[in-house]
Formats: sequence, C-alpha cells, structure tokens
Amino acid sequence: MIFNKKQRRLNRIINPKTKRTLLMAFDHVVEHGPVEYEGIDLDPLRIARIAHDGKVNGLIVHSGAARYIRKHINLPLIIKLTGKTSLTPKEFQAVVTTVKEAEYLGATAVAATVYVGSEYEDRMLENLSEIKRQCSERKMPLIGFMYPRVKGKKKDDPNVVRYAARLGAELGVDIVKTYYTGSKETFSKVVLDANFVPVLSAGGEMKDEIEFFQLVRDVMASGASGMAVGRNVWGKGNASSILNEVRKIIHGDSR
Ligand code: FBP
Repeated sequence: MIFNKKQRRLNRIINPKTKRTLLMAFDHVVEHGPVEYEGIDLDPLRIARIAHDGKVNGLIVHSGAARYIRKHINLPLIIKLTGKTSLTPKEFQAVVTTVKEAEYLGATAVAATVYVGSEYEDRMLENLSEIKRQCSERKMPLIGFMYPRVKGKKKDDPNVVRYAARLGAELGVDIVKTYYTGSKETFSKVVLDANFVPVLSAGGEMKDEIEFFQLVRDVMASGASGMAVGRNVWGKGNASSILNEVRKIIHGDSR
C-alpha cells in the first residue's frame, strides 16, 4: 500500500494495524508553571529519555523543548501550537507556534487546545480553522485537545466531554484528546460519539499506581485508541516502570 505523507506521519504516532497509541504529554509547565511541579525534575531531556526508553508513539511538547530535545534524542515529537499560562484566569489558548515552524523542528504531528464552552470558544475555533488550513498544506496530522470549560459544569462532566470530543471529530482534527469522564461506561459514550476519529484520554491528576493502571485498563475497555499520559508518569520517581506497564496495557506486545 502506498501511503501519503500525512498517513505516513500518522502511522508513526498511532499503530496502523491495531489503531492504538501511547503518547506522553509534557506541555504542563507552560500551562501551570514550574512551582506547581516543585520537586520534580522538569528538564525536557529527562522526560524525553523516559518517553524514548518507554517506546511511546510520540511526545507532546512546545517548540522550545522540541528544539532542545531533537539535538539529543530521536523520537516522534508532537508540537503543541497553542498555549496559555495560569497567571491569568482567561480561558483562552493563543496560537504560539505555526505549523511551518513545527515542521521545521521535525514535528511528526501538531496539537492544539480548544476550550469548548469557554467565553473565548469562537476565537479558538477560528484559530483551529487556520491551523487546519496550515496542516493540510503541509500534510501534518492534528491532535485536538478538546477540553470543556463550561460555567457550572466540571471539566470532566460526561455530557460536555461527549460534546467536546464530537466537536473535534466534526471539525476535522485527526485525533481527539480529551478528559477521562471517570468511568468506562461514560467514556465509551465519548468514544462512540466521535467514532470516526481515534479518541485518546488524558491521564489526569496524580493518583496512586494501582488506581492509575485501572484507569488505563478502563480507558482501553471503553474502546478508546489510547492515552496521552503526563503527570502520572513523569511526575513519579519510578516513571519508567509505570510507563512500561501502561504500554503493556495499551499495546500488549504489538507496538
Ligand atoms: P495529564 O495526562 O498529566 O493529565 O496531562 C494532560 C494535559 O492535558 C496536559 O497536556 C496539559 O498540560 C494539562 O493536562 C492541562 O490540564 P488542565 O486542562 O486540567 O489544566
């Protein structure tokens, strides 16, 4: 079979046979600042080594970390194009990197957040449209972080997560990443609603290992294509062994 450039890139970040993927996310320091993660070594190279040795399908980072990592380590990088800080309450992610720049930095895919239901949703949707245009020009896969921000509702409210995930699929992102809704029953509805694209769950707040492994099993049992794990891996002292276990649950021996 002959694959086009975009499909070749997608095949690097999601197993073309099983349609499963294990990504690692490390965009947190932009969004929450270093103080939030006091006591954790936030060197992007440390995180990249864990990701590389744990054979993840891709590492999600911002452009500066990508530039630093790629000098030392060869692994598929997914460059985040949008960002915000927690120093402002404004629920808006600005475009901070172009697809051209991400490609220049060797990105295998790019990612962008949309806060669905936020006061600034319209601007983020307009930005998403421009990002999609750039992605189709450069045959670059796009992961949409479809994250609810609805007044009076929790971020992981199953009904709004369903809406957010479906929105991403409808608007043409290649992969949807969203919050886990707390149970496989509710998350399976999220996956079903967006069934024409792969749906990934974020790992969420730090929890103990046993609980985290159960979450990974439940995500996979819900029919999701995989996870983008973050704090629950690189935030722990035994990150590599946690990542190995997560990979076994998601991929078995098939990666
Ligand atoms: P985790 O797997 O650690 O939950 O990371 C997922 C993630 O979406 C990161 O990519 C991002 O930086 C962070 O969570 C944002 O969390 P929130 O939207 O809750 O502020």
